[in-house]
Amino acid sequence: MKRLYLLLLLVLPLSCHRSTEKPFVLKEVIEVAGRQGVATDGTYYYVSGSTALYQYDLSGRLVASNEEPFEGMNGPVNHIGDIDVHDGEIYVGCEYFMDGKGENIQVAVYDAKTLRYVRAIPWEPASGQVECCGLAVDAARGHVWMADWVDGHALYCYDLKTSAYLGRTELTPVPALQQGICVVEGKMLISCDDGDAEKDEADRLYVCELYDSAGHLREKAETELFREMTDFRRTGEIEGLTYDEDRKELTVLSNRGARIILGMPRGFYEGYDREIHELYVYSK
Ligand SMILES: [Ca+2]
Ligand SMILES: [Ca+2]
Repeated sequence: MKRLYLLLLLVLPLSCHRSTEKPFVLKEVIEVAGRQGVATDGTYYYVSGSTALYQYDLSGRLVASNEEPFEGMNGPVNHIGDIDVHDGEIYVGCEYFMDGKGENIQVAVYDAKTLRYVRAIPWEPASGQVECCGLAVDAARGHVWMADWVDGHALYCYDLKTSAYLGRTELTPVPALQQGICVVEGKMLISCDDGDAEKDEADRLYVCELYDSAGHLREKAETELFREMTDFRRTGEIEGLTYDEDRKELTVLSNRGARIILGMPRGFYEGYDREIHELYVYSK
């Protein structure tokens, strides 16, 4: 009896520790057409490809698509990253990506019903941001944040109403190869393609607090590991993510099957003849 008690004492703290290590439990996986980003308004998923927008119902049925999303936009644009949705509009991180950096970076805003371009929040080049891999709307604070894949040392904040550039928050340590950001219960989650699929390493999510207790933007925010994505079907390329506050569901887009070395496609892994894009839906 004493031995059993001792054994329980040893095992219980370990199992508790394990459950706190993996916030969110995988609920379902939905294949989609886009390889970049995801957002949800609780009724639909909006998915971005590098040059397309898609709308799916929550069961994964394609409802609408826009494969000419740059129509009517100011200046040249050739790349879409991670996206968000707020108040009937899709917020899309766009840029003209060439020679390892972004130009004409902007938050392009689309009508969530028609997937048509409406307006844009232009980037402030003096901010130091050189690429836009994704963005997140913080509806509670009236802000939209942009992230940078090339130089991820800061996140960049804009006012949702006035489009004014409000400032940036430095990240320490700097999460490498950022792909998407989203607000989860007031904190910012950052998805990073920092696991090498060649070595079967899982990609990761990090978390940070961008505001101080008075609600002001922090100059510096500490980043912490939030989750290792060891439950993806194969290691690959993590992309954007989104959080549904009502359903307490976190959804992460990931690509698998294609061999991508230093950003360049190099064929496929064994058993694959195409790249598969999937939404991993996690509940709390
Ligand atoms: Ca991306
Ligand atoms: Ca990876």
